[in-house]
Amino acid sequence: MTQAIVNSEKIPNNVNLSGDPKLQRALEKWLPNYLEWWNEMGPEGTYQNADIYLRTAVDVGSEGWAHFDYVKMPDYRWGIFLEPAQEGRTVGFGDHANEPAWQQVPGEYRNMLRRIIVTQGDTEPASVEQQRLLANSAPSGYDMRNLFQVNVEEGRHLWAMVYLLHSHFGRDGREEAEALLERRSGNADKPRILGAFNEPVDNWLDFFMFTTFTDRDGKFQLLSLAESGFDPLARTCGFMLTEEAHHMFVGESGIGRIIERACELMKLDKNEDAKAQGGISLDQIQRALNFWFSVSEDLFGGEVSSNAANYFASGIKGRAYERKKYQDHLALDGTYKMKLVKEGKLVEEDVSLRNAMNEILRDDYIEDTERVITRWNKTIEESGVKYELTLPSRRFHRQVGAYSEHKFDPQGNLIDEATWNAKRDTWLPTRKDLDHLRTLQTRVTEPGKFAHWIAPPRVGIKGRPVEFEYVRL
Ligand code: BYC
Ligand code: FE
Ligand code: FE
Repeated sequence: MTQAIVNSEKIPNNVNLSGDPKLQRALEKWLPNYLEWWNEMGPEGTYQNADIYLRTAVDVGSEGWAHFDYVKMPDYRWGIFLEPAQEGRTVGFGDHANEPAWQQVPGEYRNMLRRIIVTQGDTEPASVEQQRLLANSAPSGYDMRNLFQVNVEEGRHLWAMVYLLHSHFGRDGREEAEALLERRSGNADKPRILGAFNEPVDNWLDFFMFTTFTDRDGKFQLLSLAESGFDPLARTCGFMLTEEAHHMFVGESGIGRIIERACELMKLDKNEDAKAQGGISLDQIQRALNFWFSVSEDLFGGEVSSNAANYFASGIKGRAYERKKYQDHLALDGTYKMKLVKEGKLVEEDVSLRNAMNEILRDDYIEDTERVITRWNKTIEESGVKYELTLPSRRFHRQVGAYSEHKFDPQGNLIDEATWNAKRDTWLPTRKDLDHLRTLQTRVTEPGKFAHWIAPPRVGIKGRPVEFEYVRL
């Protein structure tokens, strides 16, 4: 096996890589396997040789991290960054609240922590795998560049978790780091760990929905891990959050532009049919939204979860904005009201707070998501079209947790199997929807040109014009 050279020149970092020969050795072994994985599972096609106008993190400082230039993706400098240490930081919640934050892994929580880091790490390469064919149908060079930006940053997020495994988990950490390169999204024999990361993302409507809804799960999981009493994890996730904002921008603005075009096309058509005019209809957008919102909600785990209670009790995983938002960091008293199915009926139950941590995080996620829907609806309203997108109930179409054993309509009402079967195709993407998307997926690369079904963005990247050559093929 070839050995890579790993140094601070190649791997920008603020973790003193040059002064840490153990970490260097572990990364030197891992890097060739990572690049092999990237070549096999990263963007498919000739894109690896193309110059892409990308942002590279070269430092955590405000100047260093937003460095833009043309790079070939395999030469992207995958860096390792932690937010700056906070003097005297303490564990912020749970049974160890106010004790000094851990710089090393506490022995009794080793397995739990490793599991969380591996689960987080697994999602990052999974998303790259899911998106690997998309460049071939990019609606513009601008969009293709955004896809690649997301891809390299998800690659870097994998590095972030591998750094933690290598630095803090010894031999089994190194084994887990290898295994992160071996599982494959959607592969029946060696699938990725969480459900949504095995779903195909092979058209741009799904890509923009994924970056709106699934990357947003990333935001909230990272927010809760950024509160962790294990300081290196908290600081790593803190920095990852700065990149996540761009991924969600790509999704929200992408769907916003599809909506904008759909409304324009509706007004051109005598039946207000955007599809007939070569666009994507608002009800197809609603079905895709229903799908990606519900599979992304599953990523928060069960409504009632002893795992989540243990994570909280041990100080490993807090609530989003734990320090800022809450006064009581013990969460030993008090209950959380949730609706659960008992004897064929939805009834309200009190669940102890710690056992409801997954649901509390899901609440924050849903609130954030509602704001996105409001902005999309504003675009529709401004165009003069009468239509409203809605977020389905949290109970709709769930595969994980208390609601997964029953069927619910988008309003959250318990329904029977027959009603579900009769309505399924009005609520979730259909074969016809996918067929239509397939007819739209032709690549557009000429600078400043955009596929017919999507409006151009208002502004380009980093002050560059929209017609800038973001990708040099
Ligand atoms: N699919 O107690 P429960 C991102 C399992 S996204 C399949 O309800 P728990 C990104 C669970 O493992 C952020 N299995 O939930 C976005 C458990 O198994 P065991 C990713 C699932 O344990 C876009 C059982 O069901 N980060 O960064 O609290 C692009 C009962 O579990 C699923 C994290 O997830 C599922 N959806 O798990 C790129 C943070 N959900 O114990 C990147 C780390 C649950 O019965 N993960 N199960 O064998 C965690 O904190 C938690 O493990 C979970 C919830 C949030 C996943
Ligand atoms: Fe990520
Ligand atoms: Fe992301």
